[in-house]
Amino acid sequence: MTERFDLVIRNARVATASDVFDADIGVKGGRIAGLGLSLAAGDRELDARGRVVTPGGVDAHCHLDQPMAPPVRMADDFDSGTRAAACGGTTTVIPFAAQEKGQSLRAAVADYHRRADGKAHVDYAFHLIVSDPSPTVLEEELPTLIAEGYTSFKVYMTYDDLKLDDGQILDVLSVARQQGAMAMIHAENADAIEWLTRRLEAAGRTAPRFHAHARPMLVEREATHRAISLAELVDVPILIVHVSGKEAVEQIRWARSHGLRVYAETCPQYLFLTAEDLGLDDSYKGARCVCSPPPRDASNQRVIWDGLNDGLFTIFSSDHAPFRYEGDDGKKPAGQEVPFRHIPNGIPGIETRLALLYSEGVLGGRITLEKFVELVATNPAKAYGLHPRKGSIAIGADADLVVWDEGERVLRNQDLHHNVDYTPYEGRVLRAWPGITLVGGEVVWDGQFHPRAGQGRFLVCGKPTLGPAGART
Ligand code: DUC
Ligand code: ZN
Ligand code: ZN
Repeated sequence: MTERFDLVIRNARVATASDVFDADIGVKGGRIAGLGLSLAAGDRELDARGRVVTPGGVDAHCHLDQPMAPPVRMADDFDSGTRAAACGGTTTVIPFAAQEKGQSLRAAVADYHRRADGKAHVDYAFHLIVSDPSPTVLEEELPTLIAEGYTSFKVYMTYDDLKLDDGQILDVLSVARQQGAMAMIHAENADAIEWLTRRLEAAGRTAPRFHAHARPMLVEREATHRAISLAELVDVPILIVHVSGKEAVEQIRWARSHGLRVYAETCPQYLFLTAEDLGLDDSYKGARCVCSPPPRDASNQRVIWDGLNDGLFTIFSSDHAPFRYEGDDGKKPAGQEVPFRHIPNGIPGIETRLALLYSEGVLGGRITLEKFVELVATNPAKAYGLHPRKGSIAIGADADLVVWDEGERVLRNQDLHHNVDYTPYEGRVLRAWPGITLVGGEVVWDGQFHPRAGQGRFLVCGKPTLGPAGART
């Protein structure tokens, strides 16, 4: 006899990365156990009434409770960050266990587990950040951690406390190749940024808007090309994170046309913000939108949209890096309006990522629903070894699902669930929002947040299962 489902979601318009079809979804023990028409009854029933149901989002690039130099502090920890994620339809997050220079990588991971334990409302895995590739890290810690399920790491080409030089990048890419890990690269030329910053400061140009002048497209283009070349030398796939515009996209298309496995990620700020959001005058308010790389302009936004549609981009993440605007631990360190060099880089976006792309991408006619699912859930799960458990609607997958509500709604920070005192997208009219979010078959958001702190599970990642990087060039 067929076992009774715990839950049946009736009349769903199921959207996956490959198909959109009508079905009921049966859930048993937190997993999808049935998919078909007229499924048998469940202990609980939820009528989707023909609404679109997608896999829960996988936010593969977000920063939660990452240690900062005092007085700066991230506004979201694993409690508030995963609360916001759930209310925005994201059911898996992959933030970063960041190694400080001189620190053991394993100590960074242990510290990060302590920060997450008992707090997460959704499931989570960790990327590593390698900032100090000592012989012990390269020969022992990194290979062992990869084998234990931390199968991806980020390297920085900028930021004094994190950046690696080219030789160090070659060293860590060699480990990625040996161990089959995914290397994520933040591509901006540190020396060029420093040189430009000093010149701007000497000219008294220290307002937030000059952050974008110090990090022009050229510094991203050069570093992107260099990262590609280093990966080619080692013969290893890489993923360039937070790609902001045309010249970096051109480098990635060039790499692909030469048969190199270069994957790319972009983020909402490169579709919905421009450098003008950092300020048209010297007002400090633009500090709210200071992030790196900085938002560009309308023509670069169009290039990013094209890349989302044509396969250039593999992943759409938030790069949620939450700092409060008021107070002394965020955008105004010690309560001061500081030169742009000292403004913490990052903007919030973990809760708004899916609704922005669904509204303007799917309902705006720029990408298909299948492409949306691929970019926000399926590919991130594949890139970091979590597929098919995450990022899919299939028998055996975790019942992490979003039932979408279509209809206009004005985005207001007061309605969001992060711990940040602003959203860069205040006042924007959205055309859709997650109506219901389920994690493991349990409703965590249905217009009300249903906390499940500590029930979010740590996920051991497998090796990447992405296919060849492929854009129609
Ligand atoms: N840039 C990063 O590289 N990380 C966090 C936020 C940001 O703006
Ligand atoms: Zn980065
Ligand atoms: Zn980041």
